[in-house]
Amino acid sequence: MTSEQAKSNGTPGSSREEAKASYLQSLPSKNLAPLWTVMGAMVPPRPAPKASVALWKYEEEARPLLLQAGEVVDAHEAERRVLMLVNPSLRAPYTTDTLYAGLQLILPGETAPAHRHTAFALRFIVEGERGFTAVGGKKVFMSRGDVILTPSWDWHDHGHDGDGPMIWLDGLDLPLYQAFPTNFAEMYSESRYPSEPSTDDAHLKIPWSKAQSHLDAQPGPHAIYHYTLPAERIAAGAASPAVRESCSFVYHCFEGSGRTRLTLADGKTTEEVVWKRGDTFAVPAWTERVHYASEEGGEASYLFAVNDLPLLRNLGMYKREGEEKESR
Ligand code: GTQ
Repeated sequence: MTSEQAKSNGTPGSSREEAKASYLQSLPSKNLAPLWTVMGAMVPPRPAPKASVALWKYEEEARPLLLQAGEVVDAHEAERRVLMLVNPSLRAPYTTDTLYAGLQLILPGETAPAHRHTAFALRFIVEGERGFTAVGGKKVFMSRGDVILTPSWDWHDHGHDGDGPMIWLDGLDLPLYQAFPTNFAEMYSESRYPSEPSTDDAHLKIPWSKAQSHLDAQPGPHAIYHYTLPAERIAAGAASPAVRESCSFVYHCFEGSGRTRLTLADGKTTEEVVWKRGDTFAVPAWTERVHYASEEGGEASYLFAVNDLPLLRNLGMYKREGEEKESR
């Protein structure tokens, strides 16, 4: 090849290549960078979550470690005695790319002191009775399977008037606040914000009985109840339809057992998580999921889920595989 040919077709060493290289070198010191070398990463061909599939076993691991935390730190000292569910591909507070979840323990007679924060919180009660969250002056008692909401900037403290450990799954939108720097909290001057036991707490508490009656009233082997948060029922031995969507999920098994087959966003790699009562697992965005309920005992399995679907929908960012545009 003559040097003339090399110049015109841009092989390395040609003057065009040299000009390109020296041009690129001139950019960083001006805080500029070319889009064209990283186009695929900046605007990827499909949703590309950074989170991995992850499973936290309750009985075998998370529960004993949480009870140990009860021996080494008290609720007041900790402010919140929580083991964060940290996605193995990310760091705290990421359970998925957009959701945070943690397991919180409170022991009889303890108080987790009153504070308020911009982040939204919800709790799904895993174990225990007569624990409570006081939200904005209303004392809301918690039983297994209840969902308790703590709206942004409402004062809240947690306590426990019963016996035995009280454990729940916290879901907060903390990862989003890493992007929007409006994440902050305030401590109340006293340990407890003044509260009264509440009779009209329907806007703060969704009892499990309500979710289950909606699920069981639907025909067929698989049912979903959207609280505004979803819960799912899968009949013994049955499977849910395969779905891939742009929201991510933290699933918690309330009752039953089974497995979930996950096909990652690349469309090729498959993983499986095997779950039973108390276990929690993370499903990254754009990961196809099929839940299979075990046949054992002949009873249906129930999964509670936290997801960011309402947020994505409100921002016009929600996508489900196979749908051109969402019909609303
Ligand atoms: O109970 O207020 O898991 O503020 C993380 C931050 C729980 C809470 C968490 C919190 C709380």
